[in-house]
Amino acid sequence: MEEQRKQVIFSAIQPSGTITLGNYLGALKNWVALQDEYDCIFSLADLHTITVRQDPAKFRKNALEAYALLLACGIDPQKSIFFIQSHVSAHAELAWVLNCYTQFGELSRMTQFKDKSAKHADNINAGLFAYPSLMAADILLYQADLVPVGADQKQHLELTRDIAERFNAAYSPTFTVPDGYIPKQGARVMSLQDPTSKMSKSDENANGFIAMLDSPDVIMKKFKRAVTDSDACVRYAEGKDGVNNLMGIYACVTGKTMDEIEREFEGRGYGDFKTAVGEAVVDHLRPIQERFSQYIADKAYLESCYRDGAARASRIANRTLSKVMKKIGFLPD
Ligand code: ATP
Ligand code: LTN
Repeated sequence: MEEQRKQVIFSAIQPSGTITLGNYLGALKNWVALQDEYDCIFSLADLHTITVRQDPAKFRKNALEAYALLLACGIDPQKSIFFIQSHVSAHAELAWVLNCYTQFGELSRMTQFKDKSAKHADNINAGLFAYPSLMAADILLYQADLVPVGADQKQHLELTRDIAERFNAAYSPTFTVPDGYIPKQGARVMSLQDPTSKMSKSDENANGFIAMLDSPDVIMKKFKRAVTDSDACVRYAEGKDGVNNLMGIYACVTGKTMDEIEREFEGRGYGDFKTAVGEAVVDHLRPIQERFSQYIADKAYLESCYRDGAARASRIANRTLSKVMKKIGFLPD
């Protein structure tokens, strides 16, 4: 029997700071689960990260730690290709080309651009604006069928599809038009301090996020301080953003349903509930933190992994890039 080609998955995360529980539940946990069924390609999107000013020493440290943390979460370099974006030059090259197939109006409508330019009003650079065409290049280089991301990236994916369709229509079928793959549970983990905005690793208030490497003490403290409401009832309902968020996190790490959680905490106050959520998260993160300490101590292994990943990724990416250059009409070198 002829073996069927596995579908290709591509996704990436920025090493823009310490990776949070939101990144993990919204994205990373799914990546790990998809590795057996799909041909997976995962990347650290470090070119995206410099759209916001970075301190060089911190940036280097964040990137290496993020690489080690993803391995610790279960990204398996034997099963998947796992590389660092800036090590594969095709990303920057295709991004330039796609910039010329992306409209100013389209980029202006991106909510992430609007949010980030409000947050970094002193540095609204062209890279921040063109961020989505680099992201489109990431995905299209690998002819990805599916892109697992949190709900906040939906708009960027739709733009990627539009760019791919536009290019295919202008020349001939070149890019696979990708679909999003957004989890039902955990797609949008909210800040513990402001449950109306997403948990973000670049949040200035560290109490708003749980970092994957936070110690058990810190995790318990952050959950205890989490914003809830005055209703004092563990119930999933409209208007109860803080409690809904905590219930979502608890459901993700324990596998319990919302009904089960409501029953578990019937007649009990938020204090008990927050302690239970904190403990469940600590337990869930413990083995990941232990593996992280082992990986980060072995720099030679990390280097060999990301070099091998970049070599494998480059072969695929360069194939797509040459096709694109040829179709546009660049003289071959
Ligand atoms: P930054 O704060 O620097 O913009 P970020 O925390 O939003 O970063 P990214 O690197 O941009 O993280 O995103 C990595 C992945 O994590 C993406 O798939 C994104 O959808 C997902 N993600 C980010 N924040 C959350 C969240 N709060 N809930 C669920 N998924 C999330
Ligand atoms: N913009 C993404 C990170 C990212 C990405 C990608 C995700 C960069 N390139 C390609 C999926 C596919 C984010 O999650 N903020």
